[in-house]
Amino acid sequence: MVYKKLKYSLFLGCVIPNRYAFIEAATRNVFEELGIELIDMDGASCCPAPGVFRGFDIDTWLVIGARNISIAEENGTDIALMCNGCYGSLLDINHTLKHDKDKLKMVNQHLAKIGRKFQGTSEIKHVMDILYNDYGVDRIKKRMINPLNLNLAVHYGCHLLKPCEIRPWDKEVEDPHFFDEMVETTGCKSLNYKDKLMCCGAGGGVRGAFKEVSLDFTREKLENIVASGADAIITACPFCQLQLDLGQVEVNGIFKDRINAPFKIPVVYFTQLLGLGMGMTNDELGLLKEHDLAGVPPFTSLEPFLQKIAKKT
Ligand code: 9S8
Ligand code: 9S8
Ligand code: COM
Repeated sequence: MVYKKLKYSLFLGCVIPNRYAFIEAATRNVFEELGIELIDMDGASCCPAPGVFRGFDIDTWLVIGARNISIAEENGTDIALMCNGCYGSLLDINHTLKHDKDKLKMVNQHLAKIGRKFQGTSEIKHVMDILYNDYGVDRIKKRMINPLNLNLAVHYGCHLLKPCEIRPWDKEVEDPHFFDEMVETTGCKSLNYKDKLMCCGAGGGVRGAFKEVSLDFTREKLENIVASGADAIITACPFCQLQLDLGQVEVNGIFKDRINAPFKIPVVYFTQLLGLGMGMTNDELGLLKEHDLAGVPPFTSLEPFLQKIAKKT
């Protein structure tokens, strides 16, 4: 069978370049290994974040997002992105502007001032959608050469799933399987745990505005995950990654009297896991060992995870 060569413009967002550069490295290396081309989006800005900008001013949110989308339109490709929040914003903005003529007119009046135009020629895709649907989860399975055999807790994150009408897995929204299937291509088991679809606590501006409330969600989520016996948490969103990784350290501090024991469960982005299954090295996937740099991720040590995968290979 001859497959079409896949090519996308890669949208980075803010959290990955600032905090989790290894998510970009792992994704780029896995895509290259699979023969999927990623091109840069020169001049791209914040998406802007759905839980923050949309909450304050919808027109500003639409204009900034449309400017970003117009860069991919210029590249002549669809957009690939690695963050659920960026997915939430750009997917919704693209959909709105393709269906609401008044908003489209307003947006293009603003963009004209900087010589840009929203045309509606690009689609917005999470890398999960690209790997699952465009490349194909069965084809991914065939690329696996290093079975891992771990017990994993996937965290979908809210914006990956909802609103469901404009997402490719609409019928699965209350009981999704695609993320579980994706991690199971590596030979691992994706566990069921209590309130699996619950928010990590960070989104919707809650981490920024009410840190302790957001961490109380995280505490509950972590308790449910630990109870399931997972070896690691697998994410599809850098903001969830931040909340579940740095958030563990924070929960261990502010809720130390309410938790049984300090949390220390490794958090891994799903393309890092896929790369391991494909036989790529820890370095290629940004799976960093213990390091002495304060304030640099991973905040929760990956050591137990790295030891388990070392035993398997
Ligand atoms: S960009 Fe700025 S803040 Fe963020 S990472 Fe994702 S959501 Fe979009
Ligand atoms: S951060 Fe990412 S997607 Fe979200 S809103 Fe709820 S969960 Fe975590
Ligand atoms: C969550 C993004 S991934 S936001 O906080 O809802 O904007």
